[in-house]
Amino acid sequence: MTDHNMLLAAQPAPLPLELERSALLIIDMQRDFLEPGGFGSSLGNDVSLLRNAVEPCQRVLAAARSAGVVVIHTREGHRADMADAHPHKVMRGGPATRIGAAGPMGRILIRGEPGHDIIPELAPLPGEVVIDKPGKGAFYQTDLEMVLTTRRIDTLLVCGVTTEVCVHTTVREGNDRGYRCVALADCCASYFPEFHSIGLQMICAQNGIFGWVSDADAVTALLASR
Ligand code: C5J
Repeated sequence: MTDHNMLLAAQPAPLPLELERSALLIIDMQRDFLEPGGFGSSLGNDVSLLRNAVEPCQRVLAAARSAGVVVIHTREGHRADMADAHPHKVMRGGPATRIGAAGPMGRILIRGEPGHDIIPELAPLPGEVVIDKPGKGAFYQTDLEMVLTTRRIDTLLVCGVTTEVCVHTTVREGNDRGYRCVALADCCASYFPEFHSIGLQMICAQNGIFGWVSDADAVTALLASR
């Protein structure tokens, strides 16, 4: 089977995939969002709800690595001096829970702090691209578009957290830039299960207004058939 004939099961319709032009984009699977004591829990969320996405992400990551698919990780966070943090992003909630405040995993959402790290289960390998982003979208104020252009990538298989925030923003940004974005449903998660579900529906409704929705089984089966 040539890559041109590979068809990914997806909503609203199956999607032909060229693996050489596809990248796995894993959004913000950081301790700050998935572990107690980070940004997510400082906002009052039950971070255990995000754990559902870890095992499906691990399977897709392993399959992508075996198939030689480009893997890109992102991390949301700010410079230690917070010169890249809009005051209106920072000044929300009480002082103890704000971006930059000291927490059990270091300063919240600050680069270089333990909470900013990607969880060990999904740690990047040497050679995989890691994009540090100051916003919710992975294209905003980053070199992601240049990384994709130099690799001739036109399709993004998108995993990560949270579905309706950074995954959704990135899918919307990618769609507007001409990328075919496929959210992998079980590889994404939210603190709000209803937002997860509706967020995925919003992506593939209206003939795929923002993109496609598939899942870990469909991607791993396709990659194994290569
Ligand atoms: C949030 C993210 N939820 N990675 N960030 O603030 O979705």
